Amino acid sequence: MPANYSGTWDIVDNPNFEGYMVALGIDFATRKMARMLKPQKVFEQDGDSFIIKTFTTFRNYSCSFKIGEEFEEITKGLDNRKCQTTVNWYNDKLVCLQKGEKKNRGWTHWMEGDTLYLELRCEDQICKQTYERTA
Ligand code: ECB
Repeated sequence: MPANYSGTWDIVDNPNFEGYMVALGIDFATRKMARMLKPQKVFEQDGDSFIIKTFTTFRNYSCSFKIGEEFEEITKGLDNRKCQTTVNWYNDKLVCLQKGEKKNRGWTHWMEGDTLYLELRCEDQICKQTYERTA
């Protein structure tokens, strides 16, 4: 049985989101706005099938995938790039690789109790977000 991430999670910490956005080439005005946001994640998971929704007051983002199946991801409303994306289990961690124009791009999720972690990587930048379960 894989880990079950289903639920609603609110951000409590977001160090170096700025560096991650700079690495993605996000302009100053958008970064200034985005830095203020408090994203909420809603995971809908059925075994190896996932929908991860990220909600903010400014923009929303949704990503659907099956473990181990590469898909074309368009990061619409984020940096608007095209990636060849694959998510795999590594024990109970979700490890995502986003192949495309940006080197070393991807993310990893893991849980410890009612705390959810997300490490966002792009080039030499890492943003390690922390979320707490609210539902
Ligand atoms: C939709 C939330 C943030 C909206 C910020 C708007 C503009 C900033 C533009 C680009 C910043 C780059 C990324 C935003 C960071 C997080 C959004 C989703 C990151 C992601 O890939 O989440 C994964 C893992 O949970 C699932 O899609």
